[in-house]
Amino acid sequence: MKMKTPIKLLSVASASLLLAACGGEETSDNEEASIGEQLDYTITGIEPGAGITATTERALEEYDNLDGWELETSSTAGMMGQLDSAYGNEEPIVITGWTPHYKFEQYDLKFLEDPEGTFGEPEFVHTMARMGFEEDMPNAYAIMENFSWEVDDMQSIMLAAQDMEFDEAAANWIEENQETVDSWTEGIEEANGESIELGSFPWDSERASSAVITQVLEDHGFDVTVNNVDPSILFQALAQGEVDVTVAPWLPTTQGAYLEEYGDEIVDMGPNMEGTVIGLVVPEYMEIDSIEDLNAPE
Ligand code: PBE
Repeated sequence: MKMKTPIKLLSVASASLLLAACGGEETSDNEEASIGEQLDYTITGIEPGAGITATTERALEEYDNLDGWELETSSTAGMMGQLDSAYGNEEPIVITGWTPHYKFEQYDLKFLEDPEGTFGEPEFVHTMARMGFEEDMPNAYAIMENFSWEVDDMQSIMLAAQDMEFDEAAANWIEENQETVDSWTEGIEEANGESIELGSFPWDSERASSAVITQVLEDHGFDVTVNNVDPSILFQALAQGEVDVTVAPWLPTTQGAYLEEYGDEIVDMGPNMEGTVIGLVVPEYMEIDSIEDLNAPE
């Protein structure tokens, strides 16, 4: 993992001080380091296995102006740490970002326009099952088929989970939305402790959705095990029948490559939520609006 050192940040700061001191007011604007230079032509990313990582790699190829830029992967927590320190110092930073995520509540951020459309339109989150799950467990399948909610629901759990466990946040949400939840299980016979392997991702959005559907299934008599794995592993596990069902994949863009690869070996049950977004994200105080404003090295 390549970490930005404080030394580097210092040197950017002192370089611009120096420029300001030597250049005077008329020329200092022209001589100010470009966004690319200030960022060392680096986008701050998350886990290597995330769909947004692959999509950003594609953007690096598709945008001519990103020729010479690099995506620095680490972890979501690492990215959040770098965002927090850049933001605190009002320094530039470009992250791989998505919503729903609480970073948009914590900081004033914006998605950069994506004229090439690499990051796609707002997406859907899909429910998917292994082949044979419907035949083996028709009642569980029926509940999964009914499961459908809104971005705001997911977001409220993600926010609440900043101060409590996801299980507790999900339980509170269920209590407040009992009618919606009842409509998912209405008329479906209770189970007798049959086990379900639920596949999920290690991101808060999926911790939220998986916590909700786990409690709903368990309240209905099922015994649920959550498998938190990388997208590539989840699709493989679904195709091999090691995981029964998931409510995690973002489509058509974020996990689209996996659906293409495994589409014939899994059952796509369609969207359970609409309106997620991925892209390159910067603080509002940065004076750029588009991915095309990220300049290539000269
Ligand atoms: N995410 C959250 C994931 C999917 C859900 C956008 C970080 C990704 O694969 O990129």
